[in-house]
Amino acid sequence: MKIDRIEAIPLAIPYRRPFGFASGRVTAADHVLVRITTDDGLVGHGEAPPRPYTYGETAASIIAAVSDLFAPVLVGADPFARERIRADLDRTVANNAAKGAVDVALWDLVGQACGQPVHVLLGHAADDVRAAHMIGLGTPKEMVADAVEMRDEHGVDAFKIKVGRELGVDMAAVRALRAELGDGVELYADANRGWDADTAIVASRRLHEFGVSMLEEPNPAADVLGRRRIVTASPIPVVGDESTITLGGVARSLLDGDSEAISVKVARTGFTDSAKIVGLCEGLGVTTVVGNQIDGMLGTVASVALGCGLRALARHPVEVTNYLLMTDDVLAEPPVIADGRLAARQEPGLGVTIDPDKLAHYRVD
Ligand code: MUC
Ligand code: MG
Repeated sequence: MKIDRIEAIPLAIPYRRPFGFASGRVTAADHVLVRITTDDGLVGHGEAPPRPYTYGETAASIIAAVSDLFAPVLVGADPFARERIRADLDRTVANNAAKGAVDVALWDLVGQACGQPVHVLLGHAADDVRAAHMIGLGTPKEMVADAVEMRDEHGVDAFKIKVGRELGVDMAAVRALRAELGDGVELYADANRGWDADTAIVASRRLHEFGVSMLEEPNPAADVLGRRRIVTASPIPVVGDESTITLGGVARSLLDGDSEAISVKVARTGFTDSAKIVGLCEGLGVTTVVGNQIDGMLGTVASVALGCGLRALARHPVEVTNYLLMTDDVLAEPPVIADGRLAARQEPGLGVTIDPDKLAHYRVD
């Protein structure tokens, strides 16, 4: 089996409402659908969400990387040879989401060729995962309403609260969420580098009092000594996300004492490097959680496959709800979150079908 063709298709799908966080704001899904076709007619898919505030990538840069830099090394390659392909792709630095989408599409092809779903190929730790919902920035009232909708409509009982603003505003939101949701739900927080070290240390203590279990990216990790002071002073673990976007980056962050747990995202490390990161962390006794790159439906299906594939990830809630922000998407069958859980697809590969009418409607090339 050889790769015949690789396409990078820009999409534009409106949101029901904007999603805000300390480092940026998303108002529409301008994702890039990566489609790889083989000489025997299999078609694999991956989704690259452009996140300039995190990786410096835009839809245009992702399309250029896939079409101009990656396609020449991919065409003619065997999709099973993911390590060789990755070595070729890594001659280009960065472009994390573009590389992640290519890797996901390759695993989709491999799964289809083997007649096995991706989560089974990864290790089949579970058939479904608990869902976590990411609550975007807003007034305390808006944030509570968002959480209540997720709890009441989908049974979700784990929430990542976006913080990183003025402390009083953030703590009012956390207090309101805990009061409304009760002690039984899991709350953790993500500041997306919005605080300085002193603020983050105060915040970590107050978050702990509200029973918040983890604090993601409290400040810029490049403020090295400030980050170390936070890790030392915080009563709750500091999670690396945008400061830990590669296997080597995770190793460096853990060894330097910048992070104590790691958010793993299929959108940036695909399945291949995500599994390597999880293995590294497992060996070190470091918790890993599946994060969300504000993914669409395809990225969500991939995140669930990763979470169900590896036991270290299956233990924790997986961030899967962001696709619900979108008014629509190009998958023929949307994911379904029921009783707070999301199941892995049982069909070979990712088990997704692209709806041709929706694709024609939402593609903007
Ligand atoms: C998250 O976990 O930080 C927001 C920015 C980004 O890169 O990912 C999202 C969610
Ligand atoms: Mg984060």
